[in-house]
Amino acid sequence: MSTETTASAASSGNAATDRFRESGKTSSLTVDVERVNLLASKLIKAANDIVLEERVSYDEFNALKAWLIKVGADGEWPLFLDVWLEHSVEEVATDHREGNKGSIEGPYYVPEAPEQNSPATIQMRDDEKGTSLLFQGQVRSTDGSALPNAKIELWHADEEGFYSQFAPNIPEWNLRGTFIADAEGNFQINTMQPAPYQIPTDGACGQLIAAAGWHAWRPAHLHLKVSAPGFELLTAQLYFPGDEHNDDDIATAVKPELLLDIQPATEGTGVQTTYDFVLDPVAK
Ligand code: MBD
Ligand code: FE
Repeated sequence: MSTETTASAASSGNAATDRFRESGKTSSLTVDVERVNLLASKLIKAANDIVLEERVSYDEFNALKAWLIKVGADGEWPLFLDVWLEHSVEEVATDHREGNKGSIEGPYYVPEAPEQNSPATIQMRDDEKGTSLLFQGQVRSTDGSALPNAKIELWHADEEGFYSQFAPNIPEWNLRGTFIADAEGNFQINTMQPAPYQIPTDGACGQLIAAAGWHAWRPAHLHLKVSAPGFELLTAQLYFPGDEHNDDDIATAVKPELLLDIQPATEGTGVQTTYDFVLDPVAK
């Protein structure tokens, strides 16, 4: 059986739901009663306004109820929220930054991927398909100084658009790694160019996309977390010029500053790209 025939929305959705539960993101959760009151009231009012303005019918109300139940059954709440809401949360969280633009984390990050010093090759299968990509650059502070031994976490889909740990039959840490830059903040990572990614079409999110006449595509992207002690963690995605979905990403997560400059490899086959990251110091 190929990966393609066994991957399903419910298995990747439930894996993403489990991952979120294990992430620690909810362990110290306390939202003030005033904020819950404000935000929940606004959300409920916005939904009621839509019903009244658009004269929503009982059939439409029941379709919504059935669909919301299916989102949970398919484990697709992380997917739904990361695709259609996280980009605004990311915008609010990072709008004070002077350094690098970031982007959403998405549902498929796994912490503590195997660590290697740069230069390094990410874990991949012996017969990993696709185009080799040499990804290199430097990590600096907003004041221009290099950040020695900065940490770069990289994860991305394979040539078929599948992520390890969220699709079946892929080695655990395939195309995932943690890389330590050199004393001048320089890094060199050998990986493969990822394919455009289609969010699962056979689950609740796919059902919504089909019912609304939308498309399910994200442009090809690299996911990154770049960090150094004393600096704000940068969560970002980088994109490939010419991808037809750079202008209509279903997750609204493309920014012009995040487009790579892809060149033919100067050694060996494939392509290479240089991208420098600029981190903001943590405010004192
Ligand atoms: C992805 O690979 C992704 O990056 C996002 C944001 C949503 C779904 C799948
Ligand atoms: Fe992704």
